[in-house]
Amino acid sequence: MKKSSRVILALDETDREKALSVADSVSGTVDAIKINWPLVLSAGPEMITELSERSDVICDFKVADIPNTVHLIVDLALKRGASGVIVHAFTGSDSLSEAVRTAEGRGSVYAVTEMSHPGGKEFTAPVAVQLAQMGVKCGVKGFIAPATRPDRIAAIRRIAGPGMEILSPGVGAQGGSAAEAIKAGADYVIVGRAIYGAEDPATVARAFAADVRSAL
Ligand code: OMP
Repeated sequence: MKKSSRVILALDETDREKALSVADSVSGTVDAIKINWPLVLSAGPEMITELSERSDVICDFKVADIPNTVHLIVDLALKRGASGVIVHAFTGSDSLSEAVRTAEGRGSVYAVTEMSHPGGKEFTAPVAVQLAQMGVKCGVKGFIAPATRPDRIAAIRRIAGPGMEILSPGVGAQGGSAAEAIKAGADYVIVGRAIYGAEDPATVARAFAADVRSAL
């Protein structure tokens, strides 16, 4: 994945044509497009391949399963053209290692340590540092850490060191700031509704890119 604007579009738009039009309008600005269940369930998994013709695609399937099922999901996502897959870390080292093994030489695995919404503080935040330590041992490419709590990005960065990537959702609609997330140690910010829900997604995407630049 290129590291230019450091903005990743979370394309949770469920109308296929609108999703493709947003993807086209921001593809020159964003470094990758993240696709999640809403768009896959509304427009089909072919969207992974279609979007991958425009940009790097990260499949945010938040995979949380036994190793065999993790293997099947990661393998199929990569075969469809994804260059990265997001998995939950809490399932444990065997599932996480299986995701990494499956993606080896083909794509990147990003592990969620704690989620950006308020409920993310209830169970996963208290063990997020341990989950990140396990992720390092399992060889993930990077972590998903919340822009809504920049101090938590900094905590995960201390575990990840300078070599791993941190992708940070929660910017815009959830209240997080792109500049603050980058300052706290994120490599990329993930932005959904604030971009795809805007009247002019390209202009808004460029504004987020400018906010990121101001923090570098
Ligand atoms: P917006 O809130 O619309 O910007 O979208 C955020 C995107 O990031 C959605 O696709 C979420 O599913 C995703 N996300 C979070 O919001 N919080 C997390 O902790 C993790 C993710 C993710 O893994 O991408």
